[in-house]
Amino acid sequence: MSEGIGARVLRKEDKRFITGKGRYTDDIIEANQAYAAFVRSPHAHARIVSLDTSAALAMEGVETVLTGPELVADGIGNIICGWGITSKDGTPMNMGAWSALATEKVRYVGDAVAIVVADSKSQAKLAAEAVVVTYEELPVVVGSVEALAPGAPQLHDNAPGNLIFDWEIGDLAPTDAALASAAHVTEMEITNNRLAPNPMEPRSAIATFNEAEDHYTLYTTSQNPHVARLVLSAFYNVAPEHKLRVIAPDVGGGFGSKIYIYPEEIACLWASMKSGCSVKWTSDRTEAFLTDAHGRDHVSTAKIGFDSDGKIVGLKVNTKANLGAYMSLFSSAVPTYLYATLLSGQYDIANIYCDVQAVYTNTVPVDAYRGAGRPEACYVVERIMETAAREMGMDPAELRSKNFVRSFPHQTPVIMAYDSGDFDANLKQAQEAADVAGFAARKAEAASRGKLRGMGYSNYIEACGIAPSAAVGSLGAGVGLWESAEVRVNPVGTIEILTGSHSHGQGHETTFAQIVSERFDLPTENIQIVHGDTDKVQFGMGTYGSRSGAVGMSAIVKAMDKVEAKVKKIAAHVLEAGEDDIVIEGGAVKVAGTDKQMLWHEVGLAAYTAHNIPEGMEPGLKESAFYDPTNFTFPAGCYICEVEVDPETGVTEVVQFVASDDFGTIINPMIVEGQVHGGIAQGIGQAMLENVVYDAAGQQLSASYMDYAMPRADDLPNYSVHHASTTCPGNPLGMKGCGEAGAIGSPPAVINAITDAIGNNNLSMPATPSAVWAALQDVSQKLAAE
Ligand code: MCN
Repeated sequence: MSEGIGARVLRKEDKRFITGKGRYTDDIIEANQAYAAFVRSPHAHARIVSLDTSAALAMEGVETVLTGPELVADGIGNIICGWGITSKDGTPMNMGAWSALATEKVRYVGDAVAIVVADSKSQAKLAAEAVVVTYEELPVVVGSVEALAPGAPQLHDNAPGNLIFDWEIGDLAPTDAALASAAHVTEMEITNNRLAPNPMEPRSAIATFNEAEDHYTLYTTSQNPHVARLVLSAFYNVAPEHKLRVIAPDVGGGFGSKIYIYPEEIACLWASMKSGCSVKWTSDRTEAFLTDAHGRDHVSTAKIGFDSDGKIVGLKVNTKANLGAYMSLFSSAVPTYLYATLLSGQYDIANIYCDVQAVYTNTVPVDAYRGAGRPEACYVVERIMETAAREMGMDPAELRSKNFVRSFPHQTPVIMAYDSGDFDANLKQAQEAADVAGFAARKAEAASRGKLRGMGYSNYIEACGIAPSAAVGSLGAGVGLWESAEVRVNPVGTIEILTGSHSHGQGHETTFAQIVSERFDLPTENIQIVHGDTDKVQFGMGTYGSRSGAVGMSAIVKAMDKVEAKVKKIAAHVLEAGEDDIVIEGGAVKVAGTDKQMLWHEVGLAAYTAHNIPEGMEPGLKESAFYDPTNFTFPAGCYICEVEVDPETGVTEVVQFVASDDFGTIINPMIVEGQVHGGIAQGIGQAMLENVVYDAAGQQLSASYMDYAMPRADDLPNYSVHHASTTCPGNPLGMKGCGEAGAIGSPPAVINAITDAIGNNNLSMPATPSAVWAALQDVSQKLAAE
């Protein structure tokens, strides 16, 4: 079938998206619709002295105003972090309490203290301003290094020194010994800047309590509605699981920021029960900057040692991870198991040791953002490899290649067992596409125009298809991360696929249909993907960690295996042939080598009319499956960036960006290329433009698009995207995830290119014109002094 695996099928969902017919949470209006606004702390750290809601409650159109103490009195539970981390001394992590509405203290600007429900959005906002809160301001700390310093302001009583955990991985003594004996050691301080996620659709929720049926419905901008339902019922005590329906309709991007259950969802559900209204809240853009979980924010020191032949002998890293004011759902996993387990990069390194201090600060909670831990790991490894090559006077590609892992499976010293890959193939393909041989001439030509031209590599690897329940369970995850699917063949032969994965921009309605089209040789228009509704789909773990292809689709394959077996039994019975002789092709189920056949829909009809199926067979044609892989998938690749810097101004242009990726089997090359383009745009954004900036008082100075520089089309080059794939042995389709690769691999390539151009390694992200100009001045001063 031309629409099967490998076909560039246009996205089925785009018709409604690009004609403005998408149905997002804020588009939905319930009967008895009321609107919520939150009263938020203007201080980064303060004690709540008093809170007076009487003036707000007296205002016209106000249904209710509810506060933290009332929420606690109603037994609503604290927000939890679902991944336990044990410190190196064996103690569990120090988790401070996070109430959906603050009770005694506020710990970041934007912390919610009350919810106001009124008949219109503007009335709710006006009434929120009428809530009088008296605060006693407390000292503030925003940086992780400062928060760990003696005498720093304390956020949570049960986290002395603001330390959430002090975790380690790898072996310290052999790593120290290897570094001590190394012929060359490179040492660097590496900062990974804090980012705001910025999905196009801001977060939104509508909660409806139906008193007559004692039932709750929550529409929400979630990447994992079933997990939301589970957590809301099991931990927050908002509604019993069987009486709560969670629907994530069209969701306009998430990039990780919509995995978690936020205070607003809890408060809206509770406020609906209290007020009898359907309660809707939609974040505005400033609220999004102030309250959506941020990403990254690592400060690291790294040391890498080489023998005299350029082979790596050891890598040692210390990282301070800023987790903000509270721990959100996956926050503890991001700087630990999603980060340090990838520090081996594409290289065969015998000794690795990393320790991570996770820290509370008076900032927005930090959790997964596209790549989640893996961009941070890739940045450390690829920045230090490039710097080491320069220090040793070696070609950076040659140094990398000398250390590549070449035999699989490969066990790293930091847990991961890489299953497949061909790093030489990606390097070679990228070098050819980037015309590395012609770089010297291009550099000379740029110099003739007064420009500095530089080239930078990044050879990334990531672990995605986040799943293996046994693995993640033993590493502290509260739940297994399998996926489920149901394949329903209707009596007329059309097919519905119910999946626990959730699409919020990744094109699942198309790619998931393609694998069904491939298997049953049917057009994708006859195949419907159903997702995002806990009343329709049995259960699911949702979408993050580029897992929907490798895990979600694998569950569909398992369910299709069962459907195919039944289809063959029915056809063999009707056509009086052996099951082994039955083939499915061209919209029919045939006896191979004969003209005997049933049309596909005739098999569907036979299954449901039931008088024509084998004796003892259950009627119907629908099967479900759960899939739990035994390993992650390991996408990898080589990115090469070329930049031109104007030395007068520091203004830098990315003039070429080449990607060679290994995503295993590719279902839809067009969608995969789109994913890579989007990821690289975010990576270039991080490297050159984006930065969340706090002042010393904990106020965000970058909470609008006037100050937070999102990448725009004219900041980005035309990408040159290629694939050199190896098959993933760990899932039936041989796929590796592609959704995060671009954001993981690109930042070090950009910074390596700029530092190459300016001749100064000491440059942090974002490489704004002023930062690049300042780094150039350092070089000139050094030269003048010599
Ligand atoms: N695919 C394919 N062949 C492969 C791998 C994937 O055709 N070898 C297809 C898949 O079928 C799917 C898409 O590519 O249609 C992405 O698949 P996958 O890599 O499995 O990632 P997920 O679908 O699980 O998406 C999650 C991933 C993550 S973790 C973030 S963050 C992210 C991303 O995807 N957020 C996104 N891409 C995004 N794209 C958009 N538009 N919006 C987001 O919020």
